[in-house]
Amino acid sequence: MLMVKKTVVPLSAMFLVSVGCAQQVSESIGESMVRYHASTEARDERFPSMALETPRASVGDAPDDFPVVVSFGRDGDRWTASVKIDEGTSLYGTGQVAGPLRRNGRVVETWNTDAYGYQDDAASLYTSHPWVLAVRADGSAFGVLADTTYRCEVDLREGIVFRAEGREQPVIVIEGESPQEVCRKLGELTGTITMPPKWAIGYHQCRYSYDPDDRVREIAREFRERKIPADVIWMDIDYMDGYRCFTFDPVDFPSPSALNADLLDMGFHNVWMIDPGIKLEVGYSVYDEGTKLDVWTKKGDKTTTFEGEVWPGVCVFPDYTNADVRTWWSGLYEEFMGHGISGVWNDMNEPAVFNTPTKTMPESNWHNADEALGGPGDHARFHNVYGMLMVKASREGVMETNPGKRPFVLSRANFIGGHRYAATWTGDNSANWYHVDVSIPMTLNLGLSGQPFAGPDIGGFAGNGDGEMFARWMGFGALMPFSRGHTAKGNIDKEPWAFGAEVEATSRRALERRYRLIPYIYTLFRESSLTGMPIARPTFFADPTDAALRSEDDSFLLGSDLLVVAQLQPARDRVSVLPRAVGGVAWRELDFPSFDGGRDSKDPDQPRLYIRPGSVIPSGAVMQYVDENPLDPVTLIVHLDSQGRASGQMYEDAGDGWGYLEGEYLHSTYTAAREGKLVRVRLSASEGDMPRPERGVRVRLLLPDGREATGFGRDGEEILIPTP
Ligand code: NBV
Repeated sequence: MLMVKKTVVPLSAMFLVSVGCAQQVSESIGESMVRYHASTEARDERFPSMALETPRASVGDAPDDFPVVVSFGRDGDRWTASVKIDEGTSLYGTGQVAGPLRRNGRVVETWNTDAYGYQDDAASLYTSHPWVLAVRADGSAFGVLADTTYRCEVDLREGIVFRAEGREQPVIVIEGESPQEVCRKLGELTGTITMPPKWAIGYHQCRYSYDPDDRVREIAREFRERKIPADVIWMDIDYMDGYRCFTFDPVDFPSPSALNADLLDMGFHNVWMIDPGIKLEVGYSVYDEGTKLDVWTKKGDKTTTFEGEVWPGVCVFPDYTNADVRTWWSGLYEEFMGHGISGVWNDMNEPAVFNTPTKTMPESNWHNADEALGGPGDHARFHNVYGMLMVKASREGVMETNPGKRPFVLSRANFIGGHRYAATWTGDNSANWYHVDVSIPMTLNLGLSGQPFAGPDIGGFAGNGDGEMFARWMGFGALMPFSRGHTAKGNIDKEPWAFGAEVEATSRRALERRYRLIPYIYTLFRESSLTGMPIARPTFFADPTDAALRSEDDSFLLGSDLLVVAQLQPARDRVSVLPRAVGGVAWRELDFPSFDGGRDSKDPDQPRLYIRPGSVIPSGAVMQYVDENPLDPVTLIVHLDSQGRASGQMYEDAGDGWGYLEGEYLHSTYTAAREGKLVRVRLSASEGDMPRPERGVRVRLLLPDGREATGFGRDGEEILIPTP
């Protein structure tokens, strides 16, 4: 039994007219988390949440002084939920949305859509996150989740208004002292990512499509010969035999195992695409088996299989809302993964269908959904979670085949909470400056909506662009959580060397930065997996009380200590606002040696980097792929605060496998403190059972006068650095 307090809240006129005197219900579901229901009936008849990791029972009455009130109402056929905001409140989140970081004044609609070449006015993209993060003028924050899978308009023109189809579902509000706290609480509710295999945080090279297999080998060799760091090469749909999923073209990809083995020899992992559309063809084993087991999504009559056209021609679509279907789908990965496949890419899973007016399934299609998902229902209810349920099943299949390895799955469509199953990217962007510009805010808003493992197609998917644009894109794209170059069929080549020597040099510098920073970035993935904190964070996280940072679209924080400031206009004429000095100490510009003997900051296509006062950033030498060599020495970059102190963390583990869950990791806290003319750097805390490697530590101490002092020592021992 839920323990529920009935609370009468001010009802809008609209609510009174259409719902009469139904009483809203508000219940506490955790510390500073309240769930609102339009009425007791709405509460009792709600569908199970697809967003939450585990169902949340009421833990008592909502506190009387809870600061955020939700008002339910109606607008025609849709139910509405509104929250008023105070002046000075900035709105973020709403998932994968084109346009600026700050969402005030914007309207979007959750409806997973194949949005090739989308523009600023796109109402719906590939993933759905009916979630808004609100940051008040004083830096405190709250988040609002409309816990519905149905099509839902998120209108931020006047306060926060959700207008959703289907019957009334709960609205959950999280209150927090800061936006960071709200992100962590969202992580508590919707779950967090698991640690990806370390190779997945290296650079990925993709194209639609590298074909045949020797072209894939050639790309891998080029990376190594040119000394451009990279970890993964991707196989897009043309590797398949006539676009039949789980098959390989016998001529162009006769031996995927041999290809994957050759890639591995060169230090590359691989990712292969699987779509949901299964070719309707008697004799094709996946179709035959699926038909025998009756796994396909049905039309509105609940019995006839729905057919729609995608790449292979007429296709049928697994009904992932059903546990037996998901089990069957998972099972298909066993043989597939057996070819030495490292990771899986699920595309077109909105699902995209070519020959329907809506470019997806009709909303009247029928899903034989599990009782745990609320039982059977129409596509209108399950559309936004179709992709999420697909990747849930894909991920399980990958894990069943390789139980000792961490899965990597990328999904185009998803729903809030779906970060538990797959990473994502910003879909089919275009090679133009608008898309250069929105890559950062889109990735940030995904992170603020619970999906930290995201990034754009570097270089642009649709169209060619040019070297100037590519260089700029690579400069900051190399520092996004998911860093992948990709482009469409028919376009010019877009590998880092495709635009000539200068752009190649810029790309190498950018990727060398990423690889030097892998110890830091990997630590951020660990933090995110534990807490739900985004990896790339908006600049205002440095100081949520600073109104000047609220609309910073051209910069982002990697973690809390490193600010990345990009130039996203050809003319490089936009000025970014930096966080204020802390206690008189400014964020300090940081760069690295360039492969050609200079400093990488001399390259105008690299974003500027700034380090937070009081931080220690762990870094390492350039590697051609993660873990090419042991991390030795660790380089600690130290920027003291006004008290002459700094600290930072470094997380390490085996890079794959699950040992870290049993304590096989090393989490080191390094601190630095000024003592007169000396700065003492030491390991101040160490967690985990992994033995500390015998290795050197090099300290780059950033001095107030702009110079650097260097110290050397052994890891675990104190290092004393004299300063002028
Ligand atoms: O599989 C081909 C492409 C893929 O490269 C892209 O990343 C996806 O977003 N896919 C869409 C289908 C064709 C798009 C024109």
